[in-house]
Amino acid sequence: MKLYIAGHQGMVGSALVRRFQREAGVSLLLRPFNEVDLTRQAAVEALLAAEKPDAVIIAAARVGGIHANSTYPAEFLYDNLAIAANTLHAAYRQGVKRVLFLGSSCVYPRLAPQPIPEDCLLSSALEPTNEPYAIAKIAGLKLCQYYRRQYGVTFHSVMPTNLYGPGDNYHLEDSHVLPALIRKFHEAREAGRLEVAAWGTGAPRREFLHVDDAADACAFLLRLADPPDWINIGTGTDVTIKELYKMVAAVVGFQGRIVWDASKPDGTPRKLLDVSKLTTLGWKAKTSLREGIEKTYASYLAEKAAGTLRA
Ligand code: GFB
Repeated sequence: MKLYIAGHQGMVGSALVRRFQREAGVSLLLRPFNEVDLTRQAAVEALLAAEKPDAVIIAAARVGGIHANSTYPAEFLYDNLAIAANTLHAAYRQGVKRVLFLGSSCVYPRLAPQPIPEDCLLSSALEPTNEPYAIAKIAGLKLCQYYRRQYGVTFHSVMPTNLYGPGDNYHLEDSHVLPALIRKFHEAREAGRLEVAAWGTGAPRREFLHVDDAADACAFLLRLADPPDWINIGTGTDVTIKELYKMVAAVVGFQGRIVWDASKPDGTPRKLLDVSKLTTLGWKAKTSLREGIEKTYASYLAEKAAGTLRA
């Protein structure tokens, strides 16, 4: 199977490369962003016409944490819409029979029942702090569903919970919470600072899945003959942001004080995914949060030493 991994240099994309490199009978088609800009429709069509992959995983996206989403709403909506529309339509036009689209748990309503089942999509208002990304990801999920219904192609989606791991973005403002904490605590400990500023109240709850587990779940679902149109991927457990701060501080070895800045947004109070559908299909996450944080801190130090840290 010739598999095109769109976005192979990102955190999810690189985890997919690591996962499929191990898979017999799979040859990988990879194109860096500076060679094929997926927001340019002609570039995507030219690539798929030339290479004619058997399957595509769309892991390319403009991503970022709560601050980035509210700072760059136009790019978050436009770039992610363009990537989804261009890649899905070009895949259909070139006869690709299988596409797996990476969505996000933020597609679900702000006050969805917890844990969140797949069928509560579009049942009430979205979380304002990540609405741009959510709308683009809902559009991609729906494009897959409708191309499958109308043209009979197996285009399907996954909705992963908050992901973390090697190759994450460590930008202090635009990153997600877990990599931000690794960097903040590491730099504070190195500089001998006794305080670290924390955003919000620490009360929100978040579920975290290591990106290698997410890639393994994608490989599992890509093998199913008749996969669900969209399915949640997560661990089924969550922690408060306060508990996360404590866990990361312990792993990094920061012993100072955490000062909460309630002027920063908390975002959605909780977004724990109902993963019973995926469990029933036979897949479960393997990496515990504590073990995942330890592995990610080690990769942070290695990326820092190699000068490949994304920040
Ligand atoms: O990871 P995060 O930025 O995004 O924030 P979401 C999670 C929680 O951590 C929020 C708090 O309540 C933040 O206020 N937080 C505390 C921090 N300290 C920090 C910090 O230093 N940095 C960051 N970033 N947060 C994301 C969406 O929502 O979920 C993405 O923005 C994507 O688009 C992702 O959908 C899955 O979890 O709130």
